[in-house]
Amino acid sequence: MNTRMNTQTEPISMERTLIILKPDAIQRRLIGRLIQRFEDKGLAVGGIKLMCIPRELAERHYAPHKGKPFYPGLINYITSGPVVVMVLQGERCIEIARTMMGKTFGYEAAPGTIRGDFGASRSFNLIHGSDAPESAKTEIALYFQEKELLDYAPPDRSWVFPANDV
Ligand code: IDP
Ligand code: MG
Repeated sequence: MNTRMNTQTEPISMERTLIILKPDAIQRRLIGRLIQRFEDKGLAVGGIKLMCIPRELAERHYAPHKGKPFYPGLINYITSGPVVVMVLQGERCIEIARTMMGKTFGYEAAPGTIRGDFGASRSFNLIHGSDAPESAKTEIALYFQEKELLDYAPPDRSWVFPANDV
């Protein structure tokens, strides 16, 4: 592996989160604009793929919601077309991404957030992001093998994530 990857010389123990750009985001051709927001913030893409989520994988991912009234619609929605699944990495990226996504329902999400700027419904809310370190770990493992994830240090990293950030 290229030494610019810094994987041997500079181990990075940054947080990781699973992000899914849902079928409405892909059909509305928002992939570039949504990823751009995270890159602008300083988060890095550690793994990425375009895929259709098989129903059984969707059911595993959304198992915590099984039994809720919106669950059948949620499974239909997330399996209704291609999605972009990615891992974002950077310190506090779980919290940062959730804040950037906005509240669940587009009509409640604050302007400036992804759902606030692009969403207007309860279900079609463009994006999924892990909500805690444990769910991030579980969800990343559902979609990625460890070898598909790359750990690297963007050269401006210490300017985005200072060492002693107290
Ligand atoms: P989150 O995506 O903001 O974490 P959750 O409550 O975990 O929200 O719900 C998972 C997904 O299920 C939401 O993103 C949304 O697509 C869908 N969903 C949640 N609540 C409702 C609802 O009341 N009606 C329709 N869809 C819902
Ligand atoms: Mg959730």
